[in-house]
Amino acid sequence: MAYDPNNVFARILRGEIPCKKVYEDDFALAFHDIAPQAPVHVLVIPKGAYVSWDDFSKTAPDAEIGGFIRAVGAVARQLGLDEPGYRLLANTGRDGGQEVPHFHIHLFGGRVLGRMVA
Ligand code: IU
Repeated sequence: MAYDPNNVFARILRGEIPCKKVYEDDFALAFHDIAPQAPVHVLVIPKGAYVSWDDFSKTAPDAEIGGFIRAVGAVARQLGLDEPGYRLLANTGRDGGQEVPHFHIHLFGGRVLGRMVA
């Protein structure tokens, strides 16, 4: 699938749509999900134009992958979640239930999360 430069997260990155930002660096932007599924529900997105986890893991330069992964950890620590713990999720493609076609990682925390079910 070709990257749609007008998807909602691309528009957030360009500042065309506001977000509740929690973190930003050269590689990533993190903001609160508009429909939180947990007391903490933050989305972490790369600054680069990647449709999905599959696209990102296949085509992003190593420096962007490393920078992004470090940013995800930094967001969790900034939110104080590293000790109680948290959950990361990347819905990927149709069967993965991905709705927004810009790669993003969901970060859930703030309570004991339920057992994972597929
Ligand atoms: P998904 O992994 O693509 O299914 O998740 C998309 C998420 O983006 C979902 O949790 C939405 O609530 C969230 N979201 C958002 O935070 N802001 C928006 O403007 C839109 C979706 I559209």
